[in-house]
Amino acid sequence: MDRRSFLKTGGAGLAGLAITSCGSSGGGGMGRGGVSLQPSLNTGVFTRPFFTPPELLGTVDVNTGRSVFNLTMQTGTQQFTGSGVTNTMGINGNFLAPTLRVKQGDALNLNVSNQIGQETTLHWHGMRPPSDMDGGPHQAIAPNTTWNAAYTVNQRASTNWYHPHPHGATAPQVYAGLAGMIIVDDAETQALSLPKTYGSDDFPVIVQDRDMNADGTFTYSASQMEIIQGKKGNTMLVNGVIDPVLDVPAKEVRFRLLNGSNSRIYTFQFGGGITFKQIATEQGLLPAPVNLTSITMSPGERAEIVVDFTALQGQGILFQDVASGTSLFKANVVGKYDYL
Ligand SMILES: [Cu+2]
Repeated sequence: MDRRSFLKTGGAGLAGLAITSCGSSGGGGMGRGGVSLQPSLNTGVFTRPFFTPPELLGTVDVNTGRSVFNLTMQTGTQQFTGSGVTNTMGINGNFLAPTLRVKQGDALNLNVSNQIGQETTLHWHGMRPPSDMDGGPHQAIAPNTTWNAAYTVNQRASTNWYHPHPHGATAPQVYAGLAGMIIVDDAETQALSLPKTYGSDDFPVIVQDRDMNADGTFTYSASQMEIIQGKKGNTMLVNGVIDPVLDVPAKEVRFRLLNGSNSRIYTFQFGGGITFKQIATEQGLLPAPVNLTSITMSPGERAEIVVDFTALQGQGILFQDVASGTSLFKANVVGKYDYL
């Protein structure tokens, strides 16, 4: 039985999910039922610009032929909403991480500098490196040292992600902001007429929840019950932003969905019940697109969808989580040619 059918047949509580999602190990959270003491800071009004994490393409080392990526895990601060400033962690930035863009067959050389002041690792979730390059708990990176992961991309085009996976501290480090997307390309997908211009008609959508205080700050805390049940937050962020708005062209647009939350399960849909196509799971492209009006995703899971906005020019389309009744971002459909 695969993970998806296991979940659908029921009996899989949040404790079960903590096992299936490596991002959840370490647990922690909201307590039974995930009821927050604070109301959500999602307002249903979308004014902040949608943030598309920058792409990192790597630099080819002429001597080795390897694609070199320099990644610095660091501490920082971020103001999400309100007056508060949150202490965060990020990679090459204050919160979240650049999108790593690699191709099937690339020989990678990933230099990971740990500047977060505590032991960590960096795990390539969905990638298929040898076990000693996987970034699991056994490849601990001591503070102020650099770990080199070298491996060849030997998998189909797919959407993956990377995050710390240290023993006992995965949840708080991911929660603080250490997470990013990895996009694998291959000749098959390059040849298809799919939307594929990053930040133009092909967008990462990293959905995470945080238990926010009224001033827009958060800190990680976890009771024993929360560690078992999983951490849920009251407020949803998309690529690290609360209530963002995104201009999209009046054409087919691809969204690479990642549930980067510690334990929350989402059921995504577009306002008005617009039909969209799922084109890929976390294993890569499906044999054929599947028409859907909603998609349920567990922590750590990725999916690629394509929405046709051609007939929706001038409209604002909400992207929503049915499970929590939260609108996550708004897509303003602008002219196909005005946009470009
Ligand atoms: Cu993971």
